[in-house]
Amino acid sequence: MSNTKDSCSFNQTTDKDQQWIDIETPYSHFKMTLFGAHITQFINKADGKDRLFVSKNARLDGSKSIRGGIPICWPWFGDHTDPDMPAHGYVRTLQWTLTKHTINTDSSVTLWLSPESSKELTTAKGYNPELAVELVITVGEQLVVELITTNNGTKAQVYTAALHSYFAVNDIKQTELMGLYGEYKDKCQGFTLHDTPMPYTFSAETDRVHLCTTEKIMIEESDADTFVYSSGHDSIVVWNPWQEKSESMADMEDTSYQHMVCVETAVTQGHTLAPGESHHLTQIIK
Ligand code: TA6
Repeated sequence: MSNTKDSCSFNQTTDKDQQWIDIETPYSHFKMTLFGAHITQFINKADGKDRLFVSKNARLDGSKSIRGGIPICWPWFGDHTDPDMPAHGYVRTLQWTLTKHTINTDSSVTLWLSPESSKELTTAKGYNPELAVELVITVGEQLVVELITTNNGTKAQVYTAALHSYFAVNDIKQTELMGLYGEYKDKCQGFTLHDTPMPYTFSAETDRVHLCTTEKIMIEESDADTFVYSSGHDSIVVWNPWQEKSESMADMEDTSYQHMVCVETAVTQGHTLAPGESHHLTQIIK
């Protein structure tokens, strides 16, 4: 299916059983697959730079979550207390449905997606029938990714989540993050608390849950800086696996850690939803 209006184009295609959506606006190129509602590309035409990293070894056959882009971690972030449950929740490996799309008068395109009609949803490990999730994406001069969680049950529900975005960098050893502050839990040191370093640079495996609700983070690069705006979050997760872990990951090339950093808009401390309440977790990429 494709349509074009106001110099925007929207195309849906199927390739090796994967359903892909390609969008072009006057400002950007965008690509995603309905598998996991996984965004894999956002190119800013102003500088031609893809803001997102996708591993050259990423599995694109639906066998596991794509290594790179923006995995949707929901309705839990990280490892579940039950070792039988998949890390980062169960929706990033489900087929989602595009329920609606609009080409807007400002030459942006908005998509609404849900996993509700996925035949694997109700049998997914950890499935919670009381919680519903919708992803609303607007592609234009910036990329707006909004994860909306609704409690359809009759009792309070607690959830965690992350927009687990992999950003492309030229050389992680030259990359600096600006905008983080306060304490973080360091997964590499038993989740002990540490102060955010200034300058924020990278020289080893980095896996940190920053307990700050900063709204703006800059990924400072020699060519084009990337800006990450967050709302609805209680933390920001920063991850780079570095060399040893990259070598152990089949879907990462040994040295590709040098060209990525995850800056994740997240709810890691738990958000409580009253019956009927919705919560929006939003990341904007420029
Ligand atoms: O967000 C950081 C993190 O939780 C790391 O600990 C690492 O596990 C990463 O996510 C990737 O997880 P995945 O399950 O996609 O391999």
